Amino acid sequence: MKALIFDVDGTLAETERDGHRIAFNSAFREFGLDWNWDVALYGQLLAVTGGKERIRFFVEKFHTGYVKPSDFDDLVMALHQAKTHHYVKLLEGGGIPLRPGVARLLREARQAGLRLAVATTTSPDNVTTLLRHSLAADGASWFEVIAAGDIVPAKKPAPDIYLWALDKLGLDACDCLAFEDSENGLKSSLGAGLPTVVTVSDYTLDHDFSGAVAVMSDLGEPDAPCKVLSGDMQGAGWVGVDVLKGWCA
Ligand code: XBP
Ligand code: MG
Repeated sequence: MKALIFDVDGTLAETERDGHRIAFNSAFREFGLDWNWDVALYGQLLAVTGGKERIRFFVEKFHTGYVKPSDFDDLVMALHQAKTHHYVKLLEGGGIPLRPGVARLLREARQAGLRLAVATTTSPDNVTTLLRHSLAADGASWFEVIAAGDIVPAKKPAPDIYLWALDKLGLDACDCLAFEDSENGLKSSLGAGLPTVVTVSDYTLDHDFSGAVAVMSDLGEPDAPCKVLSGDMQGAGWVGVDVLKGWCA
């Protein structure tokens, strides 16, 4: 095992319900649109990854009465830019903590000489701001590769973003372990041939995680063990480097 590759939204932090969703709604208000994505609707919209893609999905499937202006493509770009601005402001206020066990495992992995990477659908600014404000001032530099956003045209569940990260790392999939929280994410990482650990998140409790190495409530902490939903934690109550090595042996 040489590297760990992490999804961001739902995996490093619970960013969707109280982060991205709020930022989308702020952008809609800013543009004078009466669209409001409530918690339940947002759960349905998460079927499509990528913010710009999600706005289009909403208009096509949930807001069919809306008459698109001739410059709709520009509107989507502008809305998404505004959304990213609102989301980054939210992160800068320290609004979204990392999930249990994430900072601990990242520190342990660094000490053990493992290389770290990110493979996410979200925009690059969102990743670096989260790492800076919720992990450490130099948190972004802990990751050798940050594969994010539109760097590949086909977003998750396509495997492209993970394949891009593997290419930049110069490693084979069998030398790495991926961390995901959603069915689309797992399809993407498995599609790239990566053994994958899943920590379920707010919106993904009922997803199909067939093919994952293990599925847990979270990565766990020594004083707050995680719940194991499938897989063998080798008797440990939290995920550390030794548990990961056991999975990769
Ligand atoms: C994350 C996403 C993203 C974010 C929004 O999926 O679906 O679309 O919700 O990000 P995953 P942007 O965790 O599977 O990568 O608005 O920056 O696109
Ligand atoms: Mg995710």
